[in-house]
Amino acid sequence: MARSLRRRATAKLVVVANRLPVDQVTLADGSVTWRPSPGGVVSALEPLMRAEAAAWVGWPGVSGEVEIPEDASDLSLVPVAITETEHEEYYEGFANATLWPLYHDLVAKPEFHREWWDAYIDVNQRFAAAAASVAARGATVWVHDYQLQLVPAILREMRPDLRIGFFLHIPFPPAELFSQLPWRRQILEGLLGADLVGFQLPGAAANFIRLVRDRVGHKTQRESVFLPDGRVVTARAFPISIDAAGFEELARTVAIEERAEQIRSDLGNPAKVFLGVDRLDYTKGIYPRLRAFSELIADGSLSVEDAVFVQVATPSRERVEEYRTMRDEINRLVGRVNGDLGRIGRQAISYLHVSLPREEMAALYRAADIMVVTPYRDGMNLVSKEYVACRYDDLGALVLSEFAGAAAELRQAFLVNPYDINGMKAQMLTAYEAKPREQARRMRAMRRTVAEHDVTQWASNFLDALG
Ligand code: ADQ
Repeated sequence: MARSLRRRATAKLVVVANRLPVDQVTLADGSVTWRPSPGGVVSALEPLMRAEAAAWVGWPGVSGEVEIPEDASDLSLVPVAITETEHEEYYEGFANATLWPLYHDLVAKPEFHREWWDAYIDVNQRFAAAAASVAARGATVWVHDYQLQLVPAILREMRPDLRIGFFLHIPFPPAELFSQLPWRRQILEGLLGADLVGFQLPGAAANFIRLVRDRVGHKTQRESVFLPDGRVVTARAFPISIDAAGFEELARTVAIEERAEQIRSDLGNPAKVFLGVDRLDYTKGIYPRLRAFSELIADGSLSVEDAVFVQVATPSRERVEEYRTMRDEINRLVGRVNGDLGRIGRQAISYLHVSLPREEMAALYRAADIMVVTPYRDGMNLVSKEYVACRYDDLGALVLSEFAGAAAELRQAFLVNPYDINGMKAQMLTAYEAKPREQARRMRAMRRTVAEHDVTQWASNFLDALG
């Protein structure tokens, strides 16, 4: 199926995302192979994509032209080639040093460079052309995320017959911040090429509608934009979720339960385990949470016998300067805390730079009494939902930033403002001291929410609305 779809426009459903759901891996003998890289969106769309003639358009993760063997994935993959320079300018530059900080409340200062913008246009055109070449007449195309905001309009120009949806996984900023962008109007017009523009939260959809009215001048009403050519674009929230049942099933296995026990024993069986799991990103608030925890130890509210903090952080975007600076700051903090407060065989913070398989993530979620998720700003944050899904015994506590999209749904978490270190310390201590009954009251409510709204429902809600 894969080959024929690549050559002819027969896909009835086309997913367009920056990354293809495969990774190139080098084996011990030096040979190169490809492996599926599973993620929530992939697992939600896989059944659909198998049932229909479907294709996934994206960058394979390595520069230049590549051939992806058909057996690398069950899905039909359409690779988009990106050069080394484009990767620097379009991806590391415009996507991750301009848009990412701008869309996350200016947690870091966005950089505006005209050559990055030019590369963003070029690469978006290439993605649109690839989608146009595989989409059947009248097909549905679902474009994902901030790297590809121009694709909807370019694609509509090429193929007016298509039904086009766009989903933004990260926050969409208020007009006051978005308006800094020198190319604000082009981005808005790019998105308006879609029939349906999806956001994580209703507030983001409202920000978009207001900007379209004020900056582009189209008539709007609630979640609708009325274009001069008669087309109506809908902007609405579709909060993303996880494969909740799958996580719970995994967490319930004996092997995971044993691994969780092992983790606790490796940590020296402290009374309580705090856990943080994130991509190493400055939006995730790793520094302030470790600082709050270390102050609780330093001022005697907790002792290293009572509590240990496990922080797993997968390095990401390491070629972007802000990421390197943040990594150094956290390294220094962890070194200082463990040097000052640890004992032999007892580190206050156990800090790991690794990417873990799903099984190990589930075991960590099972091992953790208190999950600490404190982003300065986050579109949704799936880690918080994964933790809840794994707590089938209704025990455990979630400390969650008000500024994570997930806070809108997980109201029974111990909510915190990550800018307020004292407030965070107080909530972390309350979570630490929460009795099983109190934990269960909160956890049960959150588990109901996550079970009722899983990622499959998210995908079908979006596609149904797209029609
Ligand atoms: P991310 O910023 O990557 O996603 P998040 O929602 O937390 O953030 O998703 C991270 C995913 O990666 C989770 O499924 C988690 O299990 C996994 N992960 C994190 N650390 C890991 C590690 N060390 N090893 C293995 N896996 C790890 C963006 C937006 C979010 C939005 C998602 C989905 O920034 O706000 O929720 O997209 O739309």
